[in-house]
Amino acid sequence: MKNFDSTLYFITDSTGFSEYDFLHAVEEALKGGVTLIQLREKNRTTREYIELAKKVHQLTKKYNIPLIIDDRVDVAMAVGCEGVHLGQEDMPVSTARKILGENFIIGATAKTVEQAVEATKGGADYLGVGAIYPTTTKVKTVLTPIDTLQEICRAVSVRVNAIGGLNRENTHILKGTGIAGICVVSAIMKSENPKKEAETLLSIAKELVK
Ligand code: TZP
Ligand code: MG
Repeated sequence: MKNFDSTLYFITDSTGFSEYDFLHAVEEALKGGVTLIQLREKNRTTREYIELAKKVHQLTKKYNIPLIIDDRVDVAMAVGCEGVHLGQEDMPVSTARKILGENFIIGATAKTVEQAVEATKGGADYLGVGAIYPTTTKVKTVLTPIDTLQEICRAVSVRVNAIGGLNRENTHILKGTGIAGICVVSAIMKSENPKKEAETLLSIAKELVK
């Protein structure tokens, strides 16, 4: 298994932030102990995505945390960051693996056991499974039952992270499912104190994955 830790996987959303405030929130989350970061930008040009990713990468390198780029293999390569996250409408994992080589972290979204198995056969290093709860973050998704999450955890040997509507109050249902960690967007992004929120979520997530 590749050397990264998905216990508290923070996925960013810069919507409504100035660049300064966004980068500040990201750095606070890093100080609070998030173990993995994904830059998730849906409304930027390729050039803007690369520029922002370079700035975020400067921060993640300072804290020695891998940076994953959502959707875009080309942006991840241009920035020289550590990974990419691919959904069912993005480049197939097996194709990305051929392009990016063995050392790159490739994550995939899976909502069914079939998708999970296909992604791991293609060379995915981790899976994001959800949405567990309804989410306020802009995303095309449906809810994934806890039973399916558990089946996916049993079916694959890579790390599985739960995602969707997770916050400090509602992750108890994930205990015992076999997840390697949780993914959060708004719990940290919309927090008044991203550092403290990350600290709290990290201690919760550590208990969940024991
Ligand atoms: N995929 C499934 S749910 C989701 C994504 C990207 C958004 C999760 O955001 P939040 O704010 O943690 O519910
Ligand atoms: Mg995608």
